Amino acid sequence: MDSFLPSPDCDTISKTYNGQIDSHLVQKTNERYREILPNLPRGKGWMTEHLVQYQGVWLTPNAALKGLMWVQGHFKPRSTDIFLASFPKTGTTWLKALTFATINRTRYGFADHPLLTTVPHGCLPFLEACPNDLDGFPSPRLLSTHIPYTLLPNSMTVNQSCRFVYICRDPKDVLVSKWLFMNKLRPKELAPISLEEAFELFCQGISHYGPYWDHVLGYWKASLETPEQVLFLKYEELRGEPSVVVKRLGEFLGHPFSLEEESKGVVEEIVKLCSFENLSNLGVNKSSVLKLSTQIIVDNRHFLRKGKVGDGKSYLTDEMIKRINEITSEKLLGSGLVFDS
Ligand code: PAP
Repeated sequence: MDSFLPSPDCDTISKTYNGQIDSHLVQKTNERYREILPNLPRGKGWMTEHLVQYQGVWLTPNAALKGLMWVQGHFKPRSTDIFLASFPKTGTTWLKALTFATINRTRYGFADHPLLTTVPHGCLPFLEACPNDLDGFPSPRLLSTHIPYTLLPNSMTVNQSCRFVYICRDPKDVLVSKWLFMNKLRPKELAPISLEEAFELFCQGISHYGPYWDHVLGYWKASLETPEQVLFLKYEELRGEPSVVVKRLGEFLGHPFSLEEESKGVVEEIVKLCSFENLSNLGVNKSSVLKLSTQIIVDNRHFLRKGKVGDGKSYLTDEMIKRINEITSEKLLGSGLVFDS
C-alpha cells in the first residue's frame, strides 16, 4: 500500500447513495434502484424493517442494494486490487486488521501502529460503500466486500487478475453473532428480533447477503478453480493456528515473510497486534462509534464481542443445532468443504 487511507464513515456512505454527494454514476444507480425496488420480493429484516431479494441475494434496501448495483454497473477494477470478502460476522474485522498489518509491515512499527489508534474498519473501506472515492486510491487498492462472488461483475473475477481473500465461519456462530449484533442496531421503534425468529430467517436464507451457504460456496468454488486469485480461509483455522494462516496470507498477497522476518518473530507480532485480546482492550475499539446512518450509530466494541469458536452452541437448542448442521451438510454435499462440527 502506498498510503494509509482511512475509510469514509458510513454517514458519507449514506450521503453518497442518497445523492448528497453528487456524481452522474451514483445518480444513474439511484434512478435504476427506484425503478426496480417496488417489484423486489421482501422478507423480514434483522436490523431494518425488511430485506429485499435481488438476483437471489437478500439485502437491506438503500445502501447495500445501491452499493451492489453500483459495483455491477460502474466499478472499474484494477488488476492489482485486493478484496477481503466475507459474509457479515464471519471475521471481517479480524481479517481487515491482519491484512492491513501484513501488507504494511515494513511501513509501521508495532509500537506506534495505526491499528493502535484506528479501528480495523477504519483502515480499509468497503468497496460497495464509497463509489466517489475509489478512483483516487493509489494501487494496490485494499478493499473489503460482502458481495457474493457469483454477483460480482466479470470485470472483477474473469477479466482482471484481482485477488480475493475470503473468510468463512461455522454457521451457528455466524447466526448467533449476527443476531446479537443486529438487535443492538435495531431501531427502538422495532421490537427486538427473537433468537427463534432469527434462526428461522437464517435457515431460510433471509439474512444480509444470504443465503449464507450460497455465499460460502460461491467463494469456495472460485478458490478451487482459480486458487491464485481466491484464498479461502476459515475463522476456526485462524483461531487455531493464526501464525500459519498469516504466513499463507502474506504469500498469497505477494508479500511472503522472509526467513529473517520469521526468525525475528514478525508473524507473531502481527498476530498479537490483531488478536481479539489486544484489539478489544484498545481505547479506540472500546469507546469510539461508527455511524451507519443518521439514525444508526454502532459502538465499535460490538465488532469485538467474544471472538470464540463454538459460542453459538451455548445459545441454540439441541434441535436448532441439529437442523442447522443438517442444512449445512446438505448444502455443502459434494463440494469438498466441511465445517468441523
Ligand atoms: P462485521 O461483518 O460486522 O464486520 P465481523 O468482523 O465479520 O463483523 O464478525 C464479528 C465477529 O468476529 C465477532 O464474533 P462474536 O460475536 O462471536 O464474538 C467478533 O468478536 C469476532 N472478532 C472480531 N475481531 C476479532 C479478532 N481480532 N479475533 C477474533 N475474533 C474477532
